[in-house]
Parts: sequence; structure tokens; C-alpha cells
Amino acid sequence: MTAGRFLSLEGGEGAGKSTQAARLAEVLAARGIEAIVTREPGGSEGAEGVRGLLLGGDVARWSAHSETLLFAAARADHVEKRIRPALESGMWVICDRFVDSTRAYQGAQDIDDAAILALHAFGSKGLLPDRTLVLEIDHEAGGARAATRDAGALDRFGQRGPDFHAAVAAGFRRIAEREPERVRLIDADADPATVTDRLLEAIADLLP
Ligand code: Z5A
Repeated sequence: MTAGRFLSLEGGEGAGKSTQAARLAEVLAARGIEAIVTREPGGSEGAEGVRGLLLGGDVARWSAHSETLLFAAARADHVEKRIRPALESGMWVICDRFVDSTRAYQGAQDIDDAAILALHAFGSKGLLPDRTLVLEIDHEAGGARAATRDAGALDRFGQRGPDFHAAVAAGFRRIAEREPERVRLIDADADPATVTDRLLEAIADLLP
């Protein structure tokens, strides 16, 4: 039994991560590859509980430091209970957000990248995806998509302003520049089928 591959999808809100995670799983299934789709924060029972704490309430509910610890704790549970067992059983894992979200979102609040990676090494034994696909779309366009879907309701992150989201986008681009083998930027401003084709091209070398 060979270990499965681990893919993460990253990007701003409304970029199409959930849509593409489901589409990728379908394409992989058609090629005989079994994949689970999961998400962060969340993905395991304990981590879904932490998700409610992180996304609900007002912006000031958690400091950037507390938030970083909560994301790392949720991820540790998700990795241990769901991601590693799936990979070890030979399944592929498609994760809607992973540690690069902490690096981009909490990094945009002046949390040191080295500290985030140290927490990840401690909590999740430093597990990194085989490939990370960052879906890039203008924040206004992504925000409009999410607002239509959620009928205008905003979570703690959606309530933040355009400067914050620009810093997050810059954070993702910085990670991609530093880790070009693992992290690929994908233009997500296109119809869903075109974006899926772009994702498949970016993982072509991983496919059997
Ligand atoms: N966060 C963090 O700070 N640190 C961390 O470590 C982690 C997360 C893990 C989680 O929010 C928040 O937590 C997130 C970062 C922070 N906040 N922000 N911003 P979430 O899980 O509730 O939501 P999200 O991750 O931001 O994603 P989203 O808003 O759910 O969007 P999405 O998954 O990228 O998009 P979608 O649901 O696939 O599509 C949105 C809508 O657009 C939907 O109606 C689709 O049908 C439509 N859509 C999708 N693709 C297209 C295309 N190609 N064209 C047109 N319309 C489309």
C-alpha cells in the first residue's frame, strides 16, 4: 500500500476553494484515486468544536497570539485523527486550508512565521502537503461571491477590512516565492471548469 498524496487549497474568501476541492475529488475518483475532502479550521470532531470558537463572535474576541494557538491546536487534532490515518491507508487528502492559512492570516497580524512553523512542528509533526494550490482572485470579487452565498453574513475574518485581506494575499505570494516546488499560484478568476483544469496541470507530476 503506497501512502496517499496530500493536497491543500489556499486563498482568500470566496476564491472557490470548497468548490474546487469537491471538483478535484471527482476528477481523481474518475481516475481511480480515492480522496477525502476536509477543511480547516475543523475536519475532526475536536477541531470542528474549535472552529466555532474561532469564527464566531466579534473581531476582538481573540488576540492574534490566542488565535494562532487555537488554529494550531485544531490542526494537531485534525492531522492526528483524520489526515494521517487517511494518508497511511493510501487515500489522497484534499484539505480546504492548512498551515499556510495560519502563515498568511495570522502572519498578517505580525505573528512570526518561524513561531507558526515551530508550533506546527510541535502539534502536527511538521506535516506539509505534497502540493499547495493558492487560488488567487481579487478580494472584492471573492468577497462578493462569498456574500452572495452567505446572504451577507460575515464571520470574524470576513469582518476585517481590505488592507488586512491585501496583506493576507501578499503573505500567500511570499510563501509561494519561498517554496516554489510545493506551493503554486493559480489564477482563479475563471469559470469553475477552467480553474479545475489549471489545478490539474499544477498537480500533473503527482498523478500516477
Ligand atoms: N483562517 C485563519 O485565519 N487561519 C488559519 O489557519 C485557517 C483559517 C485554517 C475560515 O473561513 C476563516 O478562517 C478564513 C481564514 C481563517 N476566513 N477568511 N477570510 P471559512 O472556512 O468559513 O471560509 P473561507 O475558507 O474563507 O472560504 P469560503 O468563503 O467558504 O470560500 P471558498 O471555499 O474559497 O469558495 P466557495 O465556497 O467554493 O465559493 C464561494 C461562492 O462562489 C459559492 O457560491 C460558489 O458557488 C461560487 N463560485 C466558486 N467558484 C466560482 C467560479 N469559478 N466562478 C464563479 N463563482 C464561483
